[in-house]
Amino acid sequence: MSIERTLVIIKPDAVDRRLTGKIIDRFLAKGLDVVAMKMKRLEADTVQKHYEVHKGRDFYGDLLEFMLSGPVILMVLEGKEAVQVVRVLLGPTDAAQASPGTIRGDWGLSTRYNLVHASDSLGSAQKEIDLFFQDSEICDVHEQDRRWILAKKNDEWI
Ligand code: 3AN
Repeated sequence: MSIERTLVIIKPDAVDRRLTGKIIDRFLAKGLDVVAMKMKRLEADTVQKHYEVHKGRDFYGDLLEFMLSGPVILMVLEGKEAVQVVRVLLGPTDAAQASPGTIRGDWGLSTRYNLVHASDSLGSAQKEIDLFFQDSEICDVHEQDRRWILAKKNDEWI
């Protein structure tokens, strides 16, 4: 078991439908830390790089158009086995196949408009984090960053 970082994109449909708070809350409630977050409209060349693996598929053009259709929220999440944990929280790509209790199962409407992207392996997580974030935008979490959750006095947790 190891502490990992993974990249999450809350897609334009989720932002448009005002689901961002509920989605982020699922990650926090599972014990993951948000170590970087920003909202922006993506640039075409960045989206093309991100979805390079799908180039040539029949849905590729629509996928690019969708990802450029409005602002997204980009996040780096950190936690125990974060890559797999986040994928399980999302549920499968096709929202119709996703179980209740998952993000796509509860709120997803289709395969194309499936609310959230998350890295599918540790290797792609590193590549995707590098694509969307500068190192300086990522916060290292220290014990003192949790001082309002785990307060210490005279070396004892209070
Ligand atoms: P995931 O987002 O679960 O990692 P991928 O990487 O297979 O899934 O697909 C990336 C994105 O491409 C999906 N989130 C979805 O928006 C789109 N996509 C994948 N497969 C299809 C499909 N069969 N029809 C339409 N869009 C698709």
